[in-house]
Amino acid sequence: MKEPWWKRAVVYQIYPKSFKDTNGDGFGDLPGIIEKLDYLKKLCVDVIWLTPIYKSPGRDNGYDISDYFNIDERYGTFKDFKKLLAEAHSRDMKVIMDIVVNHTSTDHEWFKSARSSKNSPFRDFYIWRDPADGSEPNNWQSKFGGPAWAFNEKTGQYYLHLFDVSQADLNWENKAVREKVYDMMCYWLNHGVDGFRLDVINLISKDQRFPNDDGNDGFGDGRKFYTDGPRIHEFLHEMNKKVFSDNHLMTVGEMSSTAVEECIKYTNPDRQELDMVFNFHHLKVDYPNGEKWAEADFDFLALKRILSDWQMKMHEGGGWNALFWCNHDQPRIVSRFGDAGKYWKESAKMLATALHMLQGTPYIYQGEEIGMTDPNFSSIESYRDVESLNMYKILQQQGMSEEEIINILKQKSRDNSRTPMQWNDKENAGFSIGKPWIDPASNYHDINVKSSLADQDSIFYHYQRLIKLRKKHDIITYGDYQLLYPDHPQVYAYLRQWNDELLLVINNFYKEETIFEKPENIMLNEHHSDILISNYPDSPKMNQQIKLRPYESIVYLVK
Ligand code: TEU
Ligand code: CA
Repeated sequence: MKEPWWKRAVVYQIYPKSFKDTNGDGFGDLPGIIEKLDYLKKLCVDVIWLTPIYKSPGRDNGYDISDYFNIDERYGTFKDFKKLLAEAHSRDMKVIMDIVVNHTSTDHEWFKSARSSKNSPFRDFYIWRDPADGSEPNNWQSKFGGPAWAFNEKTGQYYLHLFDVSQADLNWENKAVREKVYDMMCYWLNHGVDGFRLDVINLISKDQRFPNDDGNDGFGDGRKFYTDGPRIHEFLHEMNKKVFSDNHLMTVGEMSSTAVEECIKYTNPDRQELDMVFNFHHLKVDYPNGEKWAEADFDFLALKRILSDWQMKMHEGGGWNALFWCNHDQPRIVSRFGDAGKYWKESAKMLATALHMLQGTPYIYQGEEIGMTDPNFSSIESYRDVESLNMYKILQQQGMSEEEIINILKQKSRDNSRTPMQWNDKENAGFSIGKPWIDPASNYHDINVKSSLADQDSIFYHYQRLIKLRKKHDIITYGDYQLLYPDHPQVYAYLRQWNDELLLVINNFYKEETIFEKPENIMLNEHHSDILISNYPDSPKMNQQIKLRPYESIVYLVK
């Protein structure tokens, strides 16, 4: 079988609302993306993933879809969309769409009909249950805080919403729902899109008993009854057969709270489900005891352990990872695991290298390639995200002080990654001539695309180099993986091996200097080694002992 193209590809994620505004309404748009395609081409990415641009009331920035077949007018017209596809394709770049089918907006016609009467033909498109003892049918919690059920007066029943109350969960047990979803996906394929990112796709199959959660998994929010649920593999296989039959596509599933054993099943090609998956375990290493809404340092040893576990097990099981540090739901990586101050450039490059030398398909989130940071918003007025605003209220009710809540939001809010793309040092970072829907980070005078392109030593060019290396060296795509020194408190180092080659990747994750000892199995007198990439101009040649400077990162290719 011919190897699928996406194994060597690098994907760039665009959050259109914050990318580039061309008509001054403060809201990024499709013409803005078209304007920046040459910039993305210069970075050398192969695929663009657009987060949802469908018609939506925008309570969750488009993850609450009210019409799957049309573009929201704030983003532009259908014609703009077709033009974007054509312009991307003419530059040899592919475009994948975000498919949100765990839920629809409560403004969707299906839901409006469903809530109006128990006899609606769309009633069974959603999940309705009678009250239990006059309140919620069970104790499941919404991912954005509060109960996962909302009461509908008119029909006397509750509907399920795992996310916001305006995001009603679809009933995947209903065959008609599945057929509608598959038809909708085919519609976008017929318009020329190259694949899909599937939002929270491992949550679509719910345990039909809808039991109370006794909490013995440590969460107690119901997730164990719908995460990688009873019929999930059956549904994805069905989708694959009905929609993905053409293997030029690429599909990536977003997997909430999943397990590696399930992800092998999702992505092993023999099972015909998906091509690759995002999992989030490596981004929970700063959630003390699983709690996101707390300030915490990250657990470095856990980070290494988790990344390594997924590398080894997915490789062994014939699965495929989507590699990422950032997306529109996560804080900026340089603020999170790096140093947004003195070693900003070194640490951003180190983090890029540490990820891009792993096995899988790397994703770059807009702004990551220029080292954008968290904005440090210090007043609740600056925040926009529905989750942050909900949590603000909930933490207030729990009696937490304003200062403490803001400190948590500064570290954890999803708005950290949603501030406008920093194009230049002009007003509003060159994002918009109007008032942006969310403030830009105040450091755009220093951190922006224009200055990155002018500096040959910038983070941008480091990403560009990493992408080019992936195209040139098979070992990055195919090599197996071995973690070195799992207990080293500062260094994340690993070996990749492929045929007669070795790749040694060494990353100092801290500002303190440290020593790295060359592992036994690399005999220098028999081999020749080159530095493939590093983040200091004068990184040392391979030696018995390598002294690492702050955030120093070196990749050796040994032949
Ligand atoms: O996110 C799903 C998800 O589980 C998270 O990453 C979520 O942001 C986190 O649990 C909050 O703490 C996806 C989308 O990426 C996100 O933007 C949407 O809000 C969500 O699904 C609902 O569609
Ligand atoms: Ca606009």
